[in-house]
Amino acid sequence: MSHKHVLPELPYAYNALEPHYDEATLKLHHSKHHQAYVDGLNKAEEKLSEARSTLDFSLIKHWEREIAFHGSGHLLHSLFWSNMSPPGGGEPTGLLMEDISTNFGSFEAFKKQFSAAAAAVEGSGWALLVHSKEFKGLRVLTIEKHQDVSLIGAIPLLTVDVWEHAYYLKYQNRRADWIAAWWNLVNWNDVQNKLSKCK
Ligand code: MN3
Repeated sequence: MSHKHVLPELPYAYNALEPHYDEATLKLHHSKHHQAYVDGLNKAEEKLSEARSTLDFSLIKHWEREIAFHGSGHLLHSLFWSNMSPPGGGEPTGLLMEDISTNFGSFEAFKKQFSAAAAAVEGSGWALLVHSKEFKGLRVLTIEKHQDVSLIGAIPLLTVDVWEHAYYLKYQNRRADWIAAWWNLVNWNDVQNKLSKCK
């Protein structure tokens, strides 16, 4: 038996990220969209457990796809919430700033690359900053949907959701405006903590 995954509580109120992230979108996004990924992940795990007990793996391809989609959706949303905080934004300091400068040339260049990557995601997806032990540093990646990831083994540190459900109520088709607003919410301490765990 595998344990049940649960929706993580937000570390702030639904209205705490206003005006950059509106209460209505945040509430729907967390309580409905993220919950659906948690439910989908639990169902896939349950079906795989059933398959092991009956030794009937005829639907294995379907459930493996489901676990990748919903499981990655759950993990990315959990990261996305913890990456934001009400008095967020600004620039990172200390080791994180040093690492960003080493890997991207400057914070400004990193921010531009990350924003451009997020804006360029085709359809629904994410931009993320990762640490790759194998590449010995930080990289910016994009993900289509939740699971079409472009670098195996990289640890996500910072992510922005650019699915339309993440911004359409307030920003409509203006994805670039959502990305620009999101920078005001970034919790750099959280990113630094996650980077420290990689080292
Ligand atoms: Mn989302």
